[in-house]
Amino acid sequence: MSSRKAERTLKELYIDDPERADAVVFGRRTDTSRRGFLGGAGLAAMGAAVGGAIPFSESIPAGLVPAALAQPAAAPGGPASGGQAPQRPQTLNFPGKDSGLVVLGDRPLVAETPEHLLDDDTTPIGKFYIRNNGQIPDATGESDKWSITIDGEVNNKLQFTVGELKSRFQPKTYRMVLECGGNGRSFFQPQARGNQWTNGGAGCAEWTGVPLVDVLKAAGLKHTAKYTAHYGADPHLSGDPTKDALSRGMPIPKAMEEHGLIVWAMNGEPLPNIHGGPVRLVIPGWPGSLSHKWLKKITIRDREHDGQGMTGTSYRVAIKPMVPGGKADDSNFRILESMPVRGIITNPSNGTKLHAGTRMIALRGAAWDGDLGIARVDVSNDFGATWTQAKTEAPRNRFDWVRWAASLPLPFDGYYELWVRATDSSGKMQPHIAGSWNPQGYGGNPMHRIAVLVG
Ligand SMILES: Nc1nc2c(c(=O)[nH]1)N[C@H]1C(S)=C(S)[C@@H](COP(=O)(O)O)O[C@H]1N2
Ligand SMILES: [Mo]
Repeated sequence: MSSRKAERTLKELYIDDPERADAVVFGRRTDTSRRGFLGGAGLAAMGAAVGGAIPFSESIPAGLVPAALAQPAAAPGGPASGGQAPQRPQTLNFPGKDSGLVVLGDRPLVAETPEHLLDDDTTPIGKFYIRNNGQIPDATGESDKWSITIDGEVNNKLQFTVGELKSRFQPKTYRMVLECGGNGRSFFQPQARGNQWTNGGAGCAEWTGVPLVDVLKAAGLKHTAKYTAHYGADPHLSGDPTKDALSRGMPIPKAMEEHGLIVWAMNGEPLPNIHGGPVRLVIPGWPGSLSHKWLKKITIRDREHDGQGMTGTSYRVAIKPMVPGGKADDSNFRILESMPVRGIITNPSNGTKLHAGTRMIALRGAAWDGDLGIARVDVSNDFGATWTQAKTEAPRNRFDWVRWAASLPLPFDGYYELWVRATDSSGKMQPHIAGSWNPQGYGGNPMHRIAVLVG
């Protein structure tokens, strides 16, 4: 069997039947005593598949799907491009947007940013991911005349235009991560329901607006105020005017944090229509679905919200671990709140080829989490046998991401995987796999790995 044939075959097998591919590389499933040792035929097949010798093969954990085979290569000509990927990523064609964004759905429009396009300290608008649940309203041209209502459990119901919002309150600008609650969903096995995000349902932009807390104080919360409910101008996909495309909410303490903003500018420019302009919420650290676009109304409730996206398994995770793929028991679910810790390598991109003899590699990336903050970021060139702490930049403000950099040796020519593992301030690290399976795949934050071929 030629190596090219082996490459395609094993790669196809990893995509079509990962268990079987795993068995080919790591030994037969039935032979449990020997399973987990990579060697002999397995190592040869894997070497052929990834396109080189594997310097740290003795450290490869049992059952690892090589990064070169697990993900589509971002860079053309990389080690993963030799085989035939059955699903070619569909690139985005949208005014003002980078064509490197990957379309995950077109009705509604959803597109993610591959990790290597998140290499800017501040994510440019052109590279910022897009997530819609309904139709995209055309709200261009309304700008300062757009009106917003605050009602429900408040002493003074407020109705103001964006123009009034800008003049009545003190604006703030913070650089903050916005991240889809389903980011990392594609890492779950068996496949979870919803858009198959890798790590690219996130971006970090400078948001300018008025703190929501200031507006809520102006409205005066009644003692019965418990929860918010957010409403926007985007029609439901079906066009049914009695249905909301999305309507989520949060407990009052989260709504009263100083970083939650009613935003009209992104990276110093008027908030683009696709990102919710003229105005949206940005509620950092919690699922992006709270950051309501085309914001029309916030109703303060005396109980948890029950709008579109608040019930069933939407934005909910299992309390006690459930059987992956199993039936959901309603009483075992809680609302997804703070997002888990995540680190990504933004440079180089997965599938990079380096000249023979290259002996060092410089890595760059980002790390963020929900409410806790990043304690450290570590990288590995040997499948996690040893780790090197990356240099991190101080975040500009709370909820900003941490940019990091590190250099690692590449002692020989061959196939490497470079791994990143971020740790939050409670000591929690990214795991090896997306663990806590839930029907809609929230909380998947395994370490990010890229494949690099030297020589
Ligand atoms: N009105 C409205 N707001 C919305 C959504 C939506 O479908 N409609 N999607 C939410 C979700 S799920 C996410 S992840 C973010 C995405 O924001 P972006 O498209 O600006 O990246 O917007 C949130 N706000
Ligand atoms: Mo989302």
